[in-house]
Amino acid sequence: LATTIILAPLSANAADKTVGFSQIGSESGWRAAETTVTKQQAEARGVTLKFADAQQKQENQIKAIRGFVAQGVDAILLAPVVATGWDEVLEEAKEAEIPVILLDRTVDAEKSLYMTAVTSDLVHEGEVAGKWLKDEVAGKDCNIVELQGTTGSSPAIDRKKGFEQGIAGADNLKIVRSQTGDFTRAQGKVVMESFLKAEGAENICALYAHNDDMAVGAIQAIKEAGAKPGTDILIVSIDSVPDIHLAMDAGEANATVELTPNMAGPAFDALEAYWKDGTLPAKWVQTESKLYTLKDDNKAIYESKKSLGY
Ligand code: GYE
Repeated sequence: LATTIILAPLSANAADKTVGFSQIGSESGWRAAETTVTKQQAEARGVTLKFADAQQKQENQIKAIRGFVAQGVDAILLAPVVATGWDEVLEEAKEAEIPVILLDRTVDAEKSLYMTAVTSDLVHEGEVAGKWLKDEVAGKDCNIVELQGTTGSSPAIDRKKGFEQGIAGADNLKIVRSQTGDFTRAQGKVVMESFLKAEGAENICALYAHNDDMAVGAIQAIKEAGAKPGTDILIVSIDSVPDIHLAMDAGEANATVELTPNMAGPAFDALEAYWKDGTLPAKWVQTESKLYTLKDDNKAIYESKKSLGY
């Protein structure tokens, strides 16, 4: 009597899966949009999402990951606030055979400790910003102040590196002050106030901010110091959140480099392929970064972005 063994197919979709998401916090408009999009993507794929907001503290992210491991989730999404200090907890997830996918930032840990990373090319983003400023000032002497992202995070490290590559060879461009504003509007304003006090608005030609939220905070500080953002002090930043397009529409900012908030889509695609037949994903990188300037139709861009989860 022939017996037919019917192999239970690996569940081809994510409908019966639970995924833990350790999110940094909601320090910026971009981060809030990433969270919205991740919840939308989970919903659309029938994934049960367990969401943990770390208020930008690594120890809270580590606690959340341990909780997800204890609950036996099917996968973990991690947006790592800083690049170091993850080996031990990633080892624990690996021990439990729970795949981890990094979103929007990378870590220094062994590549074998996570399934893949879904990020943008952060160096390229900084380079696009630097090249724009170099072209914009066209040989004129220009003292630049820089608002860095969260200290020790991969975007702060890579966007700084990329910007310096972008302005390389232009002796007229000089970064005179550089300090972290922790990716937030509030800190961006406070640190810009200190730059203005130290340098004098008349000696600052441009601001490079690692994200739009710090730029929006800095715009407030520049106005309160009696200078005109966008004309007295050029402003270039990264993310392309709706509010930077409002600022550009008012002539108070000059350029932004776009970053998609949809990191979860490729992450869930990778997980579904893995759950289906064990396929391991390649690293996913957004390599193209669109530059918007105040010459674009920023009112229309603002409206269209508002529908994307911001
Ligand atoms: O640019 C910023 C957020 O990790 C690339 O984090 C991301 C950055 C993004 O705070 O708005």
